[in-house]
Amino acid sequence: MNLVSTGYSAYTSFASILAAALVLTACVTSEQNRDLTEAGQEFQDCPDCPIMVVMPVQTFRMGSPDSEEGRSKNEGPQQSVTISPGLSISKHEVTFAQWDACVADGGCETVPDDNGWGRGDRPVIDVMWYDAQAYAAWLSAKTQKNYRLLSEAEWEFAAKGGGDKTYSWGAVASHDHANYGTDDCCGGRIAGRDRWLEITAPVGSFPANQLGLHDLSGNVWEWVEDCWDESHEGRPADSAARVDGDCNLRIMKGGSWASMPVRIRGAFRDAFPPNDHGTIIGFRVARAD
Ligand SMILES: [Ca+2]
Ligand SMILES: [Ca+2]
Repeated sequence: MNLVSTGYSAYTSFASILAAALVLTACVTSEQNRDLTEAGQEFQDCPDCPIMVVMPVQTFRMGSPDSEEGRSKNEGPQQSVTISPGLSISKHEVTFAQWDACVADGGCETVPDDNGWGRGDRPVIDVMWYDAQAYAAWLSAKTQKNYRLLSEAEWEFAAKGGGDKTYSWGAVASHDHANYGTDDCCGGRIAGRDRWLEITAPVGSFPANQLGLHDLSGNVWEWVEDCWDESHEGRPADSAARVDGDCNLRIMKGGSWASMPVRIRGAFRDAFPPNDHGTIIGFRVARAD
């Protein structure tokens, strides 16, 4: 009787463990699915991988209105763009620690100089557009997920926090929200929460925007996928990268620690040859599903 009882009890234990394992598997699967569908959800595909934030499927106005202070003609005409489902964007600019993990793993060849500012959680600098591509390719191979650079549309959506203001936080540049430079020309500046003079800030030193993302405006310029074009004329309504322009130049967004306010606006556009690099240039990544 005892034996039977013990046997039964052992069986139940095994069954419970099996059931628990199945529930656990279901939970993990459901967690992964939620990562892909719930806006604002954060996840990380590996310990060295960037933290990613799931974006909402939402329509926004790309470019700037004629009335926006400091706007260039190439920021118009404004276009309605809808973000594709399944998009996640890295919470921060890619850091030196993340970059160095790619180098150590053989996925990235360039070992960028940190300009004496330190590595770790400072944004990687001195990387070419080609380097950024190599990093995304390494992440994709490592995680078996589709990592890539952001499109200009996705970047601008992220920088505006999904809204239609000049900066995610409002209409006026603020050193409480970004590491950038002086009002009229060149070089860095310290003011408010911005304690970094002519140097990058560790990523995430400023508050997250409405989408849970940090440092789109300022700190380092961010390479995006798109080729340069002179305006938003003819831009499709989806958020894919536009590569029908001049691909000898790739677009960079967001300005840097040295930029004047006009350049850290969400709509501001600049472009450089893809082999350009320097202390003001970094990037972040997207994951598409
Ligand atoms: Ca600063
Ligand atoms: Ca930035």
